[in-house]
Amino acid sequence: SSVNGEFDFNKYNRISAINAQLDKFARTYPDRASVFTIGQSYEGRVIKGIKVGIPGYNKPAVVLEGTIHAREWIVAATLLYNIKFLLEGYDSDSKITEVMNKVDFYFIPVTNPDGYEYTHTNNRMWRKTRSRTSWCIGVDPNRNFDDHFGGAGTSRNPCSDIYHGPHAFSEVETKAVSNWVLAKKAHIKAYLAVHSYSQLWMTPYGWTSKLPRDYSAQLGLARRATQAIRRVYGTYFKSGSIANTIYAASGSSCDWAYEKAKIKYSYAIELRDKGWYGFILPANQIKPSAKEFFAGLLVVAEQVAKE
Ligand code: ING
Ligand code: ZN
Repeated sequence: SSVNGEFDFNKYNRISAINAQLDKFARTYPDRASVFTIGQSYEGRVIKGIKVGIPGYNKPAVVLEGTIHAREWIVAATLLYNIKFLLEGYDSDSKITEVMNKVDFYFIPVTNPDGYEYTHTNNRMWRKTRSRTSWCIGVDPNRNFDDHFGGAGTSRNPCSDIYHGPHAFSEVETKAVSNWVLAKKAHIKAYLAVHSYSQLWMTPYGWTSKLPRDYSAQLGLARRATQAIRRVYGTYFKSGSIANTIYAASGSSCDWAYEKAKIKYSYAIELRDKGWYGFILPANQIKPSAKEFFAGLLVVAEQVAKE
């Protein structure tokens, strides 16, 4: 935000400004946006989302889970811009209008608000939640989902950045995501778990290098999305399964959304860059990151519209 109270999309914003902007979107575009709450964080912050869609029956939906890892600031900034692109594009851009007439989008820009605030006030490199489970604080929420919990690529050490937690869904944030997704799963046709950094568009699985039965459809759509991304500024995103592309990781939301919520097009995406700046991506890359990601998001939305 700035002196006149306007939200600055080209800056990294605090949670209060992000939540206020979600409310403002809904006030400005009541015919195409509404805010929702999936629950509260460990420290009592609301976990807020925004539904972008035109009222109608049984529309397929795309869910965007953002900033489950606190330090990945480019994710929240990219998603806020993508909400703006959709809302402003309806009735002014024919392609966006057509997609929004067929598909609902549910954005959760900051799934881990306690960690996100902590990266602004105390430790810029914090990744986990802020729950007190032992002498060390926090659980890796992307190892805390109930699918192959505690398997490869996780740690039972509470001080580790990949600590899986005392049990699956020990974190109120992951439990809130799970309850909310399961209540809506009949409509959800794509689940995008958005992270940074590495420029990857990944399919399940993280728990094993075996490939899921829907892999060829998942990889085909991932390739079309990453080609669309590349056409914007030439940014290369690699695609493949999580375990075969980045590393083994069990108990992730991506594996859970595919295996337990039965969402065919479940992906884990790593935004810019490839490590030059890493998590500390300069704010002048927010808009380009948002524009290229939007091209990929439209490809996914067009696919679910026709299935
Ligand atoms: N990377 C992800 C992590 O949680 C990932 C990679 C995504 C693994 C989705 C499994 C599922 O380690 C970052 N940067 O957080
Ligand atoms: Zn992450």
